[in-house]
Amino acid sequence: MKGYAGKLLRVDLSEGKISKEEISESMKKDFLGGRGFAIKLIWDEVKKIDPLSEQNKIVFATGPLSGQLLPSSGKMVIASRSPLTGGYGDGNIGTMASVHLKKAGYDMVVVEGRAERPSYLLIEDGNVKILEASDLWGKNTFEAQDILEKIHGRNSGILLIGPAGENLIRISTVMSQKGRAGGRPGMGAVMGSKNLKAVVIKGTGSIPNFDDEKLKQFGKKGYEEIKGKENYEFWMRQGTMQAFEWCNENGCLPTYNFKEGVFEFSKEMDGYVLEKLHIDRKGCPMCSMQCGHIIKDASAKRAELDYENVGMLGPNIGLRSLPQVALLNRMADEWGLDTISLGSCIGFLMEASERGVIPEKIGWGDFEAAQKLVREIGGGEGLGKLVYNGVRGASEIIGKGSNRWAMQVKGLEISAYNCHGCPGMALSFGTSPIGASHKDAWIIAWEISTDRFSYSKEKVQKLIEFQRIRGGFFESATVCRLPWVEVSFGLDWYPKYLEAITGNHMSWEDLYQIGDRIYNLIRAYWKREVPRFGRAWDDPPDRWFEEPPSQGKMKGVKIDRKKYEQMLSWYYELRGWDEDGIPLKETLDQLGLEEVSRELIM
Ligand code: PTT
Ligand code: SF4
Repeated sequence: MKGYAGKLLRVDLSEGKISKEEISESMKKDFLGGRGFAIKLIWDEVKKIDPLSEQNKIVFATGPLSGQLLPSSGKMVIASRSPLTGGYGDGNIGTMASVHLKKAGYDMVVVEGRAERPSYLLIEDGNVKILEASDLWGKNTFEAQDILEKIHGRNSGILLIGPAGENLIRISTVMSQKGRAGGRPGMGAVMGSKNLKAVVIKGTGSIPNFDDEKLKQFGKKGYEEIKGKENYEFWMRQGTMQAFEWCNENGCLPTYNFKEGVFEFSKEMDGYVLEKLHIDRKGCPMCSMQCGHIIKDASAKRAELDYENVGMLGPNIGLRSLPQVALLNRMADEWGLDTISLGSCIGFLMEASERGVIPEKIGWGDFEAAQKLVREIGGGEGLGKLVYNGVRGASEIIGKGSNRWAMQVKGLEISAYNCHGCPGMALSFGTSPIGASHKDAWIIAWEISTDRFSYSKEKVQKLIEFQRIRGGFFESATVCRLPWVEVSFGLDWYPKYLEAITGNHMSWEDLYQIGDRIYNLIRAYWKREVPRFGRAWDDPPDRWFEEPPSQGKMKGVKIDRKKYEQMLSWYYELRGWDEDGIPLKETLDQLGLEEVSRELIM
């Protein structure tokens, strides 16, 4: 099939061995790319191992749309067995590395083993080297990015970790270009465990597409359509921060460790405040609607802000100043810590202090204390030793019922949406295949604009449709979903792009089928690797069922547990899974996953 570089690059750091393999036609047809390629490889090759051992593998995978001349295509998936959750984990990063990788002649890179010394990987077309990185070890991601750009050129694609990843902090992520982050479920720690500081990619070739002329024409029309969209102008002013005011109005802003859904100081830090503080814009390659808003942080340094980061490092920890939030955000970027999990860990510790279950005194909104906590978490010191493994790990250490307000599912911290009054979004967090991420089904906007408090089967069906499009298609294609989500860019463009690139006609039905195959394989992977895995893993935290907010639109509202369980049962039924959430043999067989069903039953 056209549109792929056609090769997998495999690097064994223990042996210092580098090899190239063909990617089969059936892999492309059945799994498309990105997340699809990653889970297939991880299912086949990563079995019953410690995620931080040299037996684990980390995958950097593009899809047929990545890096192409079409809107917001500069994305790539980073995946591995997660040290934070124990199951499959991945993240989606916008980076020049995505564009360079395909031009260098590879669709994906798999890194296995462990280097003896700190190292980095240099990929220059067919020339691949493992290089010494002792001088880079210990450097933050901004410093290391500068050094690597000086050596290899500003335009190189660079993926790297900060000290948090080196210290094997399970909430560490992979960074690129001083502000792009990907791999929430501890992908930074997996790189750290391999002594791999960075991957630097420079590609000079071209991608062998089916019809370049048509792609150019369609790509141009796509960019034009985006610029003409009604919401484009407002999006360019506020980006993802347009969600802040909306969440507060609707009682779903994460506030005081998700106790509340409204923040009394929200007007001091919403999208309109961001507009006033905005000094610059940043984003991913190939994008015409760049969402990274730069402001001056509390120390006058440049820092990038997104809604999730502001929600989790602002109201969730009681902080009310955008420049202060920006400073914490920048620290997280430098350390290579995931901002969502970081905000959740800090909020959890502040609540633990308030309840007196830890002796330390840390007040809500204490900026100095929050900075100290970022350093301690990144360094694995002090209170960082308690939360280095996320809030699930911390609640297991503390006990005293703290699991009820440890805001996570499957071990991954919940992103910035309080769901006391959003049962559909709670189910989305519950059933997300990597743990509580919003990436697979952001059903909350649809839910609030339709029948918010219903627990209907229609809502469950809608959730699956979102998962098929977002978690299935966008994660495997692999391109940014924000043109569709935020400015209503037409979904009908994507089969056209795929056809011009690959030469194959694929309908949305075909793409849904690929998405279902990917979801079932991820679910099977959880079951194979985590033997007790089952229904309980899809449970949102008790707080949403037991402790309603005391203020705002959602005052007194909580999720009805019985009705949530009914929705979950419908979800399993619609997916073809049993009552414990395990894929049925006939479901796997129908998707061509017969070997998987045999292995699961054995
Ligand atoms: C994503 C998660 C998000 S989702 C945000 S803000 W968001 C946080 N950003 C972080 C950050 O910044 N620094 C940091 N140290 N940690 C961070 N953790 C958080 O990571 C991101 C954008 C955004 S901004 C979103 S919604 C969309 N996500 C996409 C996705 O998942 N898939 C896809 N096909 N397209 C997407 N487009 C948008 O990309 P994870 P990025 Mg990200 C500073 O990584 O692990 O998936 O978690 O990649 O290049 O930064 O773009 O309001
Ligand atoms: Fe990257 Fe934002 Fe553009 Fe998406 S919209 S490609 S996340 S800059």
